[in-house]
This record gives sequence, C-alpha cells and structure tokens, in this order.
Amino acid sequence: MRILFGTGNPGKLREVQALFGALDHEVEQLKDEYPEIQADTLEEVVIAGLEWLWNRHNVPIIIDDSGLFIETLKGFPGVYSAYVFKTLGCRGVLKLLEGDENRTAEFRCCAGYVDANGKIITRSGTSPGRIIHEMRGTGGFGYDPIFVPDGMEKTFAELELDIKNRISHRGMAFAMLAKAMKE
Ligand code: ITT
Repeated sequence: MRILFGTGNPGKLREVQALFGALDHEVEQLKDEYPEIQADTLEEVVIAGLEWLWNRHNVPIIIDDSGLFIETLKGFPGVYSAYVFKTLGCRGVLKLLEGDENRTAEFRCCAGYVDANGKIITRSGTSPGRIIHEMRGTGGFGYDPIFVPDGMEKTFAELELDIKNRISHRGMAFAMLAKAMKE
C-alpha cells in the first residue's frame, strides 16, 4: 500500500521508510505542515494533526509526534521537544543537566494513521534510557547524540538505523500501528 507520511523531518522519514518498506508499504513524504496544537499529550497532537491533514487530502496518511522526557526536569522538554531542539539544541539540554546526577530520560512516540474513510488509530512506544554528558555519534537526528537507551552503551546516533528501529520508541509505535492497520 502507498501511504503518505506527513512530516518535515527527514530523519523520521528515513526510519519509517525502512520500517514500513520491510512490510511492503511504500512511504512517501507529505510536505504539508499541519498545525501542532498546544496539548498535554502526544496523542492529542497526533489526532488533531491527522484530522487536519485528512480534511485537506482525503487519503491514507501517517504522522508521528515524539519527544524526549527528562526525569529530573519533570518531563521537560516533552511536548515542547521540537521547540527546545530548535532553540537550545543538544548542547543546551546538556547545560540544563550540568551537575545533575540523575540522567534518567525516555523518548516517547505516538504514531497515528488515518484511513481513506477518515478513521483514526494511534499507537505509542517508549524508549527508556539516559542522557550522557557529551554528544556522541553522527547518525540519527535530533537528540540522538546525547541519548543512550537502556541495555546499550552506544547513543542512538552511534547505532545503525535498523538497530535503532528495533528498539526505539518510533520503531515500537510504528510496528504496533502496522499491525493494527492490518486488522
Ligand atoms: P514533524 O514534521 O514530523 O512534526 P518534528 O521534528 O517537528 O517533525 P516532533 O514535533 O515530533 O518532530 O518533535 C520532536 C522533537 O524531538 C524534534 O526536535 C526531534 O528532532 C526530536 N526527536 C523526535 N524523535 C527523535 C528521535 O528518535 N531521536 C532524536 N530526537 C528525536
């Protein structure tokens, strides 16, 4: 099946193309920036985004909203992750955590699909881990150079895309979404 992925983020696009490509879904980028509503949860942002996109295009579309939730910052940047990445970047987040022993954090992703009839489904994935003290690696995107997932020594930016997809918040969310799309 051919599906449009509404995203302006080429890193996300690469990951989802690899995941869905393995399931015989052809994923193409839809460059139509939907308004990201101010909300407390990623799922609310995804549902509002899909409704907006479906009203304009009337075809099957997937999107994802994701974020980095840092324990000692009470979940910040969380739903503000995109804005914080644009303004402070990885270095700014490392500065916020300077001197902090607690480095616990998790990535969350909510993936959503709207079918040709406008019916929406969402699935969420989480990737627990920690923020290290410096940036490492050149792969991935966003906060990947400062995040080491539990059970690993390498940052997401040091892991192959396929390995990140196997364990990441996005990998899990889209694997479950693909399963739900078949049902
Ligand atoms: P869209 O066009 O798909 O909305 P975006 O980059 O604005 O792309 P989000 O609104 O979901 O994406 O914002 C999430 C922020 O968190 C953004 O700055 C990403 O770079 C970052 N992020 C999301 N997933 C990530 C991942 O797997 N690894 C590293 N950073 C990630």
